[in-house]
Amino acid sequence: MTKYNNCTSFLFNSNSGLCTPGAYINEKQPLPSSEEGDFFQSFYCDTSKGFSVKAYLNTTACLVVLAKKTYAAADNDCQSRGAYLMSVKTVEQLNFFVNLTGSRSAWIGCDDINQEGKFVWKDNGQMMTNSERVNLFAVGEPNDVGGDEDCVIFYTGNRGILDTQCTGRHVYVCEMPYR
Ligand SMILES: [Ca+2]
Ligand SMILES: [Ca+2]
Repeated sequence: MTKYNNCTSFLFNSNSGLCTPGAYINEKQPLPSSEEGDFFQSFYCDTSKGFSVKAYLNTTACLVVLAKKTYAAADNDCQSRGAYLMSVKTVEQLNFFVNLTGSRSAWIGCDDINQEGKFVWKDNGQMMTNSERVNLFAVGEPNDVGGDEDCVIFYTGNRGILDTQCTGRHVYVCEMPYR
């Protein structure tokens, strides 16, 4: 079977029996006519709430970048939009994230608020793995300075993410769950 990158929709023509891969189509674009086949889309992104579809590597995501808030306020805001703070789990995702946020300091969707040293991802509540920790954190981080660093940002100039006080204000990215 052929793999099509960034294919989030397809047309099936029952006369020819052929599938045609397609990209994401939003509600403002016209759907293909029925003569072309039946249209299927595997990805929905409500662009009326400021979200837009971003593609990176083999992933398509529904995201919005928002202005500085504290971690709790940013977290609440994402939840009120039916989304979560974007969880950045690979170096490739981190590069994409830095592009999105324009290299500003930005919240990453994970924290160790509940249990010191146990970082939990916002997207699925899973604990950060050891390899994620090694790949993502800058050298010497996380260091929980003053016993008061339970939230995580990327900050330009650092080669990796770092733990910091949750009361700081940083830009953030809300991600809509894949559906
Ligand atoms: Ca901590
Ligand atoms: Ca730190």
